[in-house]
Amino acid sequence: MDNFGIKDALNQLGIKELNEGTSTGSQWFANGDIIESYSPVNGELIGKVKTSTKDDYEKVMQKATEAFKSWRLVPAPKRGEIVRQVGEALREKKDALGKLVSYEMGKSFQEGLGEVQEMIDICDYAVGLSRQLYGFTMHSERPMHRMYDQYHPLGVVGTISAFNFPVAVWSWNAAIAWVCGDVCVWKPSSKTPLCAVACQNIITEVFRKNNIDEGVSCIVTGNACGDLINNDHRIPLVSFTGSTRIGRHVSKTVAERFGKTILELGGNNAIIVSEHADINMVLVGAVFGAVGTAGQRCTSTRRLIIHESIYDKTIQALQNAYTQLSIGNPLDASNHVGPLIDKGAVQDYLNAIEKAKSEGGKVIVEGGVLEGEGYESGCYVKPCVIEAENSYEIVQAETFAPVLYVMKYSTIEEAIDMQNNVPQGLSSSVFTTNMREAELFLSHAGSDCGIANVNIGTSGAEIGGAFGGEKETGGGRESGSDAWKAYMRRQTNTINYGKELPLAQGIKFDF
Ligand code: UN1
Repeated sequence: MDNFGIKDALNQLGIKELNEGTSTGSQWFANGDIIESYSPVNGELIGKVKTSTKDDYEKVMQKATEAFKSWRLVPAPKRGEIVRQVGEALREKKDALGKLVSYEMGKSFQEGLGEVQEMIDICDYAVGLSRQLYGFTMHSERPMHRMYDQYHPLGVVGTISAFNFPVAVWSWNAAIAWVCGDVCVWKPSSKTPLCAVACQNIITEVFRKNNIDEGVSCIVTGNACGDLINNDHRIPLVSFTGSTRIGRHVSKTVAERFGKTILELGGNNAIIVSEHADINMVLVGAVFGAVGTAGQRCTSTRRLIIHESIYDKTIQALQNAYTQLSIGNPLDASNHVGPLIDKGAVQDYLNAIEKAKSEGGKVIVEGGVLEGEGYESGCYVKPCVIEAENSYEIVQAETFAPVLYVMKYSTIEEAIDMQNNVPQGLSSSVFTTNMREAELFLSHAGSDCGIANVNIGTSGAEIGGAFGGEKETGGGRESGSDAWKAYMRRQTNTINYGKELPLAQGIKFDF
C-alpha cells in the first residue's frame, strides 16, 4: 500500500497507532473501549481510536460549555478570520487528508480530494458569511418605535456524522456554526474515526496559534456518545446525518427535550431521462451518480426513469458504459469504483439484488462480489443495473450500494409522479432540452425534493446551496444559502424612543 504514500499521509496528519479519540484540542479524555479502523481498500488495520466514557463525555461538555462563554463574545468577522485560517490549514493538508479519506472510507482519491475541497470551500463561504448574519428591520405600528430582528449564537452544536462523507459534512456544520458563535461537539462515525482525529489535529493547531479556547472544537467517539448528545439539554441543536431509522430516533429524543435538529437522512434519488435529453450528458450524470463513491452518497442515483421512446437505446448505452468501469483500489487513479465500507454493506447489497429479483426485477447489468488479487478485503462489488417497477418494496428503500433501478414512462407528468412516489425526498433531476418539461419539473407541481436539477445528475451538490431534503430525508438544511439560520437563535427587538407607552393593537389600558 505504501506506494500510495499512506504512511507519509498518516504521519503528516498526526495519526498514531493508538489515538485517544476524545478531545478538546490538546486535552485528551479517552478511557473507553478501543475502535479499530480497518481499511476497506485492503482490509488492513490503519489505527485505533479510544472511545469516550460517560465521564469523558462530561468533561468534554464542560470544556465546550465553558468555551462557548468566550467564543460568543468574539466578533463574528473575527471568528471568520479563524475559520479562514482553518481553510488555509486544510489547503496545506489537502493531499494527505484526501488520501486518508480514500483509504479509510474507500472512495476514490479524486473524490477524497473533492471532499477536502468542499471543506475548504465551506470555510471560504463562512468567512464571507461572518459579515452577513443579517436580520430584518420592520416598521412598527406605534410612533417612535423601532423593530428589528437579530441572530444570536445558539450554544453547543452536536454533530453526528456518517462514514460516507467522513470530513466534508462535519465541516459544513462546524464552519458555519463557528462563525455563528457556536461551539461544536462532533461524534464521527465509528467506521471512519481516524478522519475525525486528523481534522481535529489540523484545527487544534490553528486554535492554539490564535489563543482560542480549544473547547470550541471537540470530538467524542464511540456510538454510546450519540445518545448522550441526543439527551443532553445543554445541546440546543443536533445535526445528524445517517439512516432514516436512526434519524427517527434522534428526532424523537431531541424533540422530547425541545432541542432542534437538522436531519440529513436517506435519499432515493431519481433522474428522469426525457426523449429530449442529450444522451451523452445523461450517461456522465447517471453513471457517476450511480457508481461514484460505490453508490454510498445520500445523493447517489438510485433510479433512472426513462422515456419509453428512448428506453432501449439508453439501456444499451448504459450497458456499454458499465462494461468500461474498472473496479479496484480507489487510490489508483485508473479505477472508477472502490470498495463498499465493510462486509455488512456487501451483504445489504446482495440482499437488495435478491429482493429485487424476487419481486420480478430483471437484471440488465449483473452484480456480484469480486474475489482474488486486489479484492482481499471482500468489500468490492460490481455495480449493477436492474429493470424494476417503482412500486417494488426494494425500490422504495434506500440501499447504500451501486444498484441502479431502471424503469419506463410515457408522459412527463407520469415521470414526475414516479420520481416523487417514494418515502424519501433528497435529490432529483431531469435531463431534457425541452423548456416546458424542465420548468414543470421545477414548478410547484414538479419534484418534491430538497434538490431538483436540470441537466445535472443527482449527486455532487455545491456548498453554496442549502443541502437537504423533504419527507423521510428529514427536512434539515445545511451548508449554503440561509442554512446558517438554524445555527443561531432569533430574537425580535422592539425599542420605544418616545415619551409615551402606546400598546400594540391600539389597546387602551388607562388607570
Ligand atoms: C452525502 O451524501 O451525505 O452532493 C453528502 C453531494 C455531495 C455531498 C453528499 N456534495 O453528493
